[in-house]
Amino acid sequence: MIVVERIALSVSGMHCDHCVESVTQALKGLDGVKLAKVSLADNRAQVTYDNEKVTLEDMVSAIKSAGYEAERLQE
Ligand SMILES: [Cu+2]
Repeated sequence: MIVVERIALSVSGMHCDHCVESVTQALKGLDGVKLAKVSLADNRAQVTYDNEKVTLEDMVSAIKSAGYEAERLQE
C-alpha cells in the first residue's frame, strides 16, 4: 500500500540556487520521495513522499549530509 504524505521542512544554511539544487537532489535521491520543492526565499522544503519507504529522519539526515540543517515545520 502506498501512503503518500506531504510535509514541510525548515532548511537552514542555504544561500544560493546551488544550495537549493543540492538540497533538492538530496531529497530526490531518497527512495520514496515523489516531489521536493525547495524555496530559498522561505528556507523551506515541501516534500511529498511515501511514508512506508522514507521517514522524516531519512530526509533530515540526507539534507545534513549535503551540508545543511533541517527540521520539520508545523504548518
Ligand atoms: Cu549556495
